[in-house]
Amino acid sequence: MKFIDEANIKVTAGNGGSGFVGWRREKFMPLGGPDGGNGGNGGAVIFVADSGLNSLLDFGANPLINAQDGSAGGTNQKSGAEGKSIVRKIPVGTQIFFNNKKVADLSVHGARWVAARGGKGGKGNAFFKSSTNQAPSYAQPGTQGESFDFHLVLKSVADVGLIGLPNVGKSTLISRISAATPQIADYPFTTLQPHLGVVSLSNERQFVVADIPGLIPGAHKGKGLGIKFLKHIERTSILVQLIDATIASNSAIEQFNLLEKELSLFSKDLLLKYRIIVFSKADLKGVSEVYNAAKSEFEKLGFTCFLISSHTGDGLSELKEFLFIEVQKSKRIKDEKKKISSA
Ligand SMILES: Nc1nc2c(ncn2[C@@H]2O[C@H](COP(=O)(O)OP(=O)(O)OP(=O)(O)O)[C@@H](O)[C@H]2O)c(=O)[nH]1
Ligand SMILES: [Mg+2]
Repeated sequence: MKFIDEANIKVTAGNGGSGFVGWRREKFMPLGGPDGGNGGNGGAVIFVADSGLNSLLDFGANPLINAQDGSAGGTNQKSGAEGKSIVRKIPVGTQIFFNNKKVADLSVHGARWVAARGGKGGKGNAFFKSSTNQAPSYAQPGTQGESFDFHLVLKSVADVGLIGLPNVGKSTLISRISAATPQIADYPFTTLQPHLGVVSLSNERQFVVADIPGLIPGAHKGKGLGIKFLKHIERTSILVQLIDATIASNSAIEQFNLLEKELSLFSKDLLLKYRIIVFSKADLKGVSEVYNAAKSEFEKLGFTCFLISSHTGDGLSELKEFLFIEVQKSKRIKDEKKKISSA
């Protein structure tokens, strides 16, 4: 399926139906009292975040979303029918912008947001009858439903982001530790779109990992697949920098520096994230030697290091346990911060 993470849409709620001007007709009473009913309310446009969706493709292809108008009132004080609301599923992680201002962030499965409210139905003339006005001959029109042009941006909601040069084994890793099935191949830019995978440990302990397309020097200038996919790791609490010691053209520290540079050119905030260094392909010749030599360098810089092989499975359970504990820690810190700011 094609992956789309931005879309422009127009949502329009239904107008309220107009109130009706009508008169009761009864035997022997040529002019009965007013009996015009009220118009029905217009339908609303409502979004519900759904973790089963992971692309805005549908919104890009069908950008106009209209709810139904309410019907006009009728005789005999009959109210018009309410317009049907439209309830649309939207991927978890979608942010909604109006005039460049963020107006909603649907980051939790099941979150509901009313994107446009329906117009109110107008009152019929029966409503206006009073002791001083027995025969009102007017009714209200319905009010207009709200209508907005929104810009949607999907930012995946994952706990851990995998980054690295092309071909270092990011997709192989996510496919080994979760049920995600990205394409894997021995050539650069195999991954063309982000993939999310849920990593399950024992006792239902889980976290979500995002695999994004590989980065190369100049990615911030649009080289390779560019850095546009970095927005999918903006919300993670941990970044795993995957380093492939078998890449001849870039040493481990060069790969690290290059990734740091591309991250910082996308957003300085990414450099404030907790990052760890993971050497991949431990089963290949010479990798563990390079790891042992480079480890202390990275540790001096304050980074925790791991050595793994997605092929043999070496180091994977230690890495998963470590990531789970760090994700929990950072969730606790976030919760504490929320409590403090709302106190
Ligand atoms: N020997 C060995 N090969 C591996 C290991 N992990 C990945 N590979 C191989 O490395 C190649 C690239 O793997 P991918 O997982 O597609 O790499 P990627 O980082 O996702 O690449 P892009 O999507 O292009 O950025 C494939 O041929 C994998 O089989 C490993 O642990 N050991
Ligand atoms: Mg890949």
